[in-house]
Amino acid sequence: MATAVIAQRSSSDLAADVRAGLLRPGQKELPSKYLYDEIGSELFEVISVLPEYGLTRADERLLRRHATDIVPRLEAHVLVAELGSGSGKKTRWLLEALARRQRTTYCPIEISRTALARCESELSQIECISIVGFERPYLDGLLAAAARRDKNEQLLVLFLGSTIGNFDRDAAERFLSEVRRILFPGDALLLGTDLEKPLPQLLAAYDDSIGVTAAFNLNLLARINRELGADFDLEAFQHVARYNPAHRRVEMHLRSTADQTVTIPAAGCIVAFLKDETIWTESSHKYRTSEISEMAGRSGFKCDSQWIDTEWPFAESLLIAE
Ligand code: AVJ
Repeated sequence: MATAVIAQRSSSDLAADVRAGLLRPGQKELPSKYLYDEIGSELFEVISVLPEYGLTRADERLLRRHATDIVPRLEAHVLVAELGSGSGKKTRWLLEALARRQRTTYCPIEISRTALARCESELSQIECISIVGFERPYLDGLLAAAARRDKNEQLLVLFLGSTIGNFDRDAAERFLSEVRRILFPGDALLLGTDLEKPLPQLLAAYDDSIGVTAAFNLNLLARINRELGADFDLEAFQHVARYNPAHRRVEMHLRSTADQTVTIPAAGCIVAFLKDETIWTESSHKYRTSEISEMAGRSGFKCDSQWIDTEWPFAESLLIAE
């Protein structure tokens, strides 16, 4: 067991992104990555155990059940890099299966220091696994991790938890192409994607009965208050989860319950809201299994195998770089 963290704090773009997202004409929006500060990351951990939110459990179930099917499909020597490791809990199954074959290096890549620390403490006791964490954006971190591989090592990139669902479909494909450009032919990408499912189940997952998802969403405004000195009245905004059928995605919004203005000193702006106007804070795209292999094909991968959870429709796809 060995642990090291390679940190590189990127200067905060929060103020600039808040300004741009709230002053743009038309639909106001904020980038979903800002949901994950220390509080937001903890709230997401709670979401992942809510009865209504089956996504994380499905992902973990698939990895637990199929780790021993996945590992034999990989080459003998593997360097594992995970994009957005989160708590690292579900990665354990795969790392344990790999460690049974040989000593393996695991590089979690996370912009959240809290999540990275949690992942390292969760996984550092596994024997025969060396952890080298990168506190960086995904592609920067992946480049850095790829630079550490030995010449006979296959790179296995993990992109789990349906984080890909946060990208628009076009952007998702562009992102996969960018990952592909960092890889060599024969390298692998294990991609977790949430699948389409009945609407009531989907909406409940993003609007749970005890309000944890609402708190997770509202924390974004609280964060802007904390970090940028803003005066958002949290009582005057409401969590909304809606399904957009044209794009097959769940969208989270924050709806202003009154005409109001908000001052955000560190972003140098005053923002006017009309009653019922929303800030769009996140999208979670839902996929069809066929769509995943088509998208993989267009971004330079071949879909080697897929494992599907039927209890909560979710897919784990093993993609090989061509
Ligand atoms: C962690 C991005 C997969 O989109 O389902 C959970 C985040 N948002 N509840 C998702 C989330 C609201 C989650 N991902």
